[in-house]
Amino acid sequence: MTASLLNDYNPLTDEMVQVLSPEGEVVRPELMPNWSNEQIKEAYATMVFLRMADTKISKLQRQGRCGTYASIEGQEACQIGSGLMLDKKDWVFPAFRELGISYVHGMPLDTFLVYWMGNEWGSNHSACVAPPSIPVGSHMLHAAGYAWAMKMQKKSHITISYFGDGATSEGDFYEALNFAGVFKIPTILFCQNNQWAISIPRSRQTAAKTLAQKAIAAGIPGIQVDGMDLFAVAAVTKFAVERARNGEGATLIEAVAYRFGNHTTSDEAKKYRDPAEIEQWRPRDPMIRLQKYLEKKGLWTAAWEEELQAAAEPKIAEAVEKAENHPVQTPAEIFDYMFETLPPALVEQKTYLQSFYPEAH
Ligand SMILES: Cc1ncc(C[n+]2csc(CCOP(=O)(O)OP(=O)(O)O)c2C)c(N)n1
Ligand SMILES: [Mg+2]
Repeated sequence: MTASLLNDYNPLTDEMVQVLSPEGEVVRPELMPNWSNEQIKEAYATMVFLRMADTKISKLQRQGRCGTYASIEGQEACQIGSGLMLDKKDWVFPAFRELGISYVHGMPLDTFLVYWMGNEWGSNHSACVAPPSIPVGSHMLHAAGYAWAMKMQKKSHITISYFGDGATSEGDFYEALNFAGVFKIPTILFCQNNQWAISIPRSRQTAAKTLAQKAIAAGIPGIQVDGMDLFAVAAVTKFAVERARNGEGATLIEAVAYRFGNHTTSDEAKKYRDPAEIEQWRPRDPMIRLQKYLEKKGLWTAAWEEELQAAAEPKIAEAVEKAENHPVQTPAEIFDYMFETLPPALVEQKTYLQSFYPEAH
């Protein structure tokens, strides 16, 4: 039912898909995910946890306890709504702003922190989440290649890459999109259009009316969705997941959201962005919206919110402590994971490097 409704979506003419209005009203009940009240409350609790964790990580950077960090504030519905529709064996290819999807897809918070504290051991975990791609846009190709391999091996799992509005101007994006169309691979290109690419606004990124319409030239469906609406993101992702799993190929999703914070902890958005813009977007905040929905149904109270926050705080503190006590990688380890047998020239270099760090081995 959901699939057929979205099959007819035309990114050139149709409005972006919305299920929950900013006032917390369900405007397209036919697209509501099939979740119990408990599951919806659980999704809200995850949002509360992640927003608190996100704030904490930025503070850790300020205290010199974490590296540069890119906040997900405003993009929680994009990442939780889509993540909940995936199978844990599907492969996620994240960019650098992906606390939400990494966590929802099974990466423990402490492991996530280990990576952002500058320790490659944070990439050593069992969740199907690839290491973050810092080069903008490069990983849609990784996701495409992995999906092609899945298809050739007749596996049922799919891949999904997460990237920004800025990444859609990269050549790699078009290559991945084209490849996805030609080879009909099981991948989802999930664009989080948060309106900014550092200091470049969406209006200067492209003259295209939507980013979703970029799918048309590749011959795959492109759907624009309200990325601050948990239910709409879930519905659209479900559609894309089903298509991919049924052998119908790839989908481009443009989730329209907003980056409430700075680009990263190394940025000061006040220098290029009018703070009034933030206030214009605040009423669409994915958490406020879901809270309104739950409150109308008698499922949210201020006391419950306090409980959620009280439960999240020690969990976050524990993850931080665990991450800070994780063994650090040694410099010579950079040689260890590419080759099964290290070529002689690299053995020489490794030995040379180790002479500077005799205590490390
Ligand atoms: C290939 C490449 N070019 C430039 C950069 C510097 N850079 C880092 S993030 C960024 C903007 C990305 O914007 P967007 O794709 O919208 O993602 P967002 O940061 O908004 O999540 C740029 C230009 C980079 N990391 N890689
Ligand atoms: Mg952006």
